[in-house]
Amino acid sequence: MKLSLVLSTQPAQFQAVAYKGDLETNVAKIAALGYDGIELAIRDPKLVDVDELGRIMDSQGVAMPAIGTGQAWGEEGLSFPDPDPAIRRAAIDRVKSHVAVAAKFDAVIILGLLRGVVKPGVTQKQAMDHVVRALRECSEAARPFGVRLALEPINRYETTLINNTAEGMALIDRVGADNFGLLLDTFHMNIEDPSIEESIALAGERIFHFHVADSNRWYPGAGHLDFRSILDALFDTGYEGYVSGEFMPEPDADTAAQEAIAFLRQLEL
Ligand code: LER
Ligand code: MN
Repeated sequence: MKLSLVLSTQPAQFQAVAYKGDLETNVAKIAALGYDGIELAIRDPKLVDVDELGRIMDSQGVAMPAIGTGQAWGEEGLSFPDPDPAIRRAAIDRVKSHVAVAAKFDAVIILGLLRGVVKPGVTQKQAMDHVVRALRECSEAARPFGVRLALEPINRYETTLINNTAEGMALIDRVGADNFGLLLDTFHMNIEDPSIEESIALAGERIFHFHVADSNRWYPGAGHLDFRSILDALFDTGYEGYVSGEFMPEPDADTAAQEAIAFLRQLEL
């Protein structure tokens, strides 16, 4: 099993990331713990020195399987279904600006909170139409570079659009792009999906990336999810990607990262 951990490159409001802050130190720390990859949350690729990033990752021998984009929503308010067309356009252009970085690292572009919420003045149907149009445009822009996009079903307390795997699969049908799939996150699935294992089987080869946190959003092993059964279901689909830890830095970031890898590695025995 290839394991990665979510790391933020810029200040983030989003709490469920184990490490924030100085990039080089944190990449070295995560690599030393035995992780194979580091998933970066990048608000704006313009603010990141991509060559330097490549040097840091290479020097530590870690891959970058996925790029998180949610900070563009959290800190700038960009989203696909915003009532303001200029904000919708900026959200699409921002995702497209991730394509070159994603291609360089062979990373999946994650569409989490950037897909937005239904705001006043927009109906649910209009919002979904905006989301579908945006996803088509972004998938088309990414395809020539061999880049894939993964939308993450997110629980109802964080968004009003696409909360569970079944809704994610219906969206995939509507968008109709082969490089558009899902990021499944055990924390969100535990809240929204009738069965985590059945959702994984339903999504099958459209699972482009996978987040793990336990039921309480602490590191796997700290709550009541059955990760042996969940990961068996995941690998039964033929999944070859990374299992990426995205959990609260509790009781502190170092302990959480250590406990997660110790727990997940012993499941392989
Ligand atoms: C991001 O991957 C995620 O899981 C969301 O809950 C962000 O708030
Ligand atoms: Mn997630």
